[in-house]
Amino acid sequence: MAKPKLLITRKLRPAVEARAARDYDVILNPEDRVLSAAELIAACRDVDAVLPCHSERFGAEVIGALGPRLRIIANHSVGTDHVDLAAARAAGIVVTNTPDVLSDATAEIAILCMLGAARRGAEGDALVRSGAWDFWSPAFMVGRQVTGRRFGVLGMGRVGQVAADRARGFGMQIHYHNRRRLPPDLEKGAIHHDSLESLLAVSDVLSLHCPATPQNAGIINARTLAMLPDRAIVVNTARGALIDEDALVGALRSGKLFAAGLDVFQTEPGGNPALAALSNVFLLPHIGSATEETRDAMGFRALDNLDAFFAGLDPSDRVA
Ligand code: 8YV
Repeated sequence: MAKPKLLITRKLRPAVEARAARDYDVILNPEDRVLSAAELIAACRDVDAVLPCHSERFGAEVIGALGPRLRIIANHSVGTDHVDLAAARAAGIVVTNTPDVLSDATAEIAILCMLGAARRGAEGDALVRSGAWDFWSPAFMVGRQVTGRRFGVLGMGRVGQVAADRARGFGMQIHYHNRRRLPPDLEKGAIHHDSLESLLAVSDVLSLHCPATPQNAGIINARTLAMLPDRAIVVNTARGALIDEDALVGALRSGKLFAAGLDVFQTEPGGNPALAALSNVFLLPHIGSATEETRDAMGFRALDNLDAFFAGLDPSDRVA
């Protein structure tokens, strides 16, 4: 029997590509760059399955133009905001994601962003690297200690829970806001807030871990930033769309915020020049899940979903 034809949109880890090539008739995007809507439509027309990253956008117009052959979008990401799930359902296309396997790696990056922001990591690195470090004093490059402070988690899902566990290691008190309160074994003493406003009021560090649904777009904005304690720190390893970046720049400039640690931006790749011009930010290029172990696990998980689908089973990570 012919192998299903699979489009892999971006360069994956060698072991993942090898397994894919063993089990599928694989088409690779040789340039390893984001495919435009037109390129995606053309490339998907003659395949049974596509394994994309969050960088490929399957909006309703793309899904509507895909044609009858494509049956499954097996994402190499936990986030699915780049896929119009309702349009996929309407077109009879199955959609899967890769939960769990990236929680540790992404939580590590959240902690790196928190510490980089609190302890002025980017500023310090730039100073030493540039050769301009010609002065030291006890009053020099003084940051804020996070130990013992309050760590506010917006979206206590899988990544949020691991980030909270890591923050507990710094003696931080965990607060969270979620649609549903967690059971005690998962809550582990964290304090649940039934409103965003209540969480913001106590978050010395606010770490974002919620999905970028249309309702969550710009949830951190001038109004909500003003509710944080003075000199708070904002961490975002989820999606750039959650933050109104102009408002964030304003709060960082005014001193309302002490700093921000960001791995995701509204415009990617690229980021935001107004944020990059500030000294009180610690910035990374969307590398939350970028470890060897995690990228292997994500690739294998996406292939597991494809294998289940083509074996006539319901893939375990089906989201549409
Ligand atoms: C990746 C991510 O950057 O899983 C997600 O939602 O944003 C990241 O893990 C990515 O999609 C890797 O393919």
